[in-house]
Amino acid sequence: MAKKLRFIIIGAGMAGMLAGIRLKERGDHDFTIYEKGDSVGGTWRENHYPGLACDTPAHSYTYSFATNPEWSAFYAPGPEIRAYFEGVADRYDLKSQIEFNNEIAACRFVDGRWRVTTTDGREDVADVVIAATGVLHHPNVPDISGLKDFQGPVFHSARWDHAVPLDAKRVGVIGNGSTGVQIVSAVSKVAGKLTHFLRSPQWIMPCPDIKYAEEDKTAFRDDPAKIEEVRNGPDAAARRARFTAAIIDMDSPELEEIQTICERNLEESIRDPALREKLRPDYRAACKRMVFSAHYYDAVQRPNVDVALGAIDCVEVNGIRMKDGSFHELDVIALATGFKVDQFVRPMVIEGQEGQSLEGLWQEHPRAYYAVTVPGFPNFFLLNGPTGPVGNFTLIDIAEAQWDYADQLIDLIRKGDCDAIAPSMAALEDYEARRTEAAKRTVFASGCSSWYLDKDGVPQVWPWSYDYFRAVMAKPDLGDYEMMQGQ
Ligand code: NA7
Repeated sequence: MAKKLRFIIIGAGMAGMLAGIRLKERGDHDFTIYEKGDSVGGTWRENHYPGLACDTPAHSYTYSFATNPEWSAFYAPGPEIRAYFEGVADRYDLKSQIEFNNEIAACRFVDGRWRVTTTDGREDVADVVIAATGVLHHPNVPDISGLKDFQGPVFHSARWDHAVPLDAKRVGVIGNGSTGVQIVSAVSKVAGKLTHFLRSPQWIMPCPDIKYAEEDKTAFRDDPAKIEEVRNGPDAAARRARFTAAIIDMDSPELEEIQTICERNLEESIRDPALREKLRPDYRAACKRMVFSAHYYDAVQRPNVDVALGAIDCVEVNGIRMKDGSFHELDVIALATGFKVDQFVRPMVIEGQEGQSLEGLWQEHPRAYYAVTVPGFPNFFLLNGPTGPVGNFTLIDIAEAQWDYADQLIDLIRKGDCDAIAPSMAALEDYEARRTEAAKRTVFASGCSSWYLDKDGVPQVWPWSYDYFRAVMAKPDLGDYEMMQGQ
């Protein structure tokens, strides 16, 4: 008879919800999802800035088992995605098993089970912990001198203050990753004056601005094969293969093609040669995470928009002073300055079977065997953990593949083959050695700064093809695992 296990899932974002749904489907009803926020949706709950959208096609950015013919556009707006996750949570009756506003402080593996403590001092116990804490959720507030003394409102993109009026105001947006580009595209339509502060320009990949009309939605509703075609049809597969080939080999013709498209977009979209040169990056396209936008180049050419390129010297009470001495008067500052990306489950305390801390193992940088499991931390599984595929793939597909992998390992415990399972340290080290070597050939290592790089400049990413990722996730190599009895 299968052993009944108790699970704790950390986080009710996309990946934590996935784990809960999959457990229910298997009849594993004994689980609790701990969520520090007051609702589901993770990043789509935390982010609600103007212009928020997902730059992965909407029909691909859904669970494989919960496709959605109702998307209003090829790239869905953020609020719609949040509503989608709310709807899925209701449909699968997940909320009754989510402890909202309940943050986990520590997980300790003691006597073969995970003892979990919440920040308000409550305790829980489980056989298995699924860490689905997301990647981009600790805002990076830059250490710019004088920022605290600015007399107007200042907020991070993930803490947008909708009470602050922007109409006719002088708004400064710092940062031009995907977030800054989306904010500028939207806020430039309402601000009196918008200044976009770029430390370094970004390549912009043009993309279609396709809205789905009622007849499109009806077609998707009537024929699910049409949804499948957007998700996995020949076009989607070819796009994924081209993109993979481009990012894993900086000398590939596929990367050259991306470079050409981005250069053409810049040449053809920006009329003023001086602005064009200001917006021309001096590194390769896709070196930083690719920014997709149908509107940014139009936005920066509006008469009320200025681009301030270069380093910021300081913030003064009424504006931003650049290192070149120029000064921009502002009423509001929005920080689209990204996230502390190396945190993952931290600052939670995670202690393994010998009482060792994950913090200690991650001193150099976060590591996990094939991004999912950690030596010395049995029955502990990461979804969207460190060194998984990044770039412009759909993280939902990635989490689903990782769940299927984790579930096969969990099944060994269910069946009584072992009580606890973790990869060997040798397996992690071998994986890391191979991964690091391959990562040096990726476009992310081709000479730019980005959140993909660790402090030594090595990309902390999956450096192989997407197909290889699927193949590895399809069947764990048990030779790399230590199976323990009677823990
Ligand atoms: P990103 O992609 O990390 O972008 C952060 C931006 O903020 C980037 O342009 C940085 O410039 C800029 N930045 C950071 N610190 C500073 C300071 N001190 N001064 C000026 N500019 C600064 O974050 P996003 O939120 O846009 O996107 C995160 C992910 O969310 C995205 O990749 C998607 O997966 C969704 P830099 O490029 O380093 O010169």
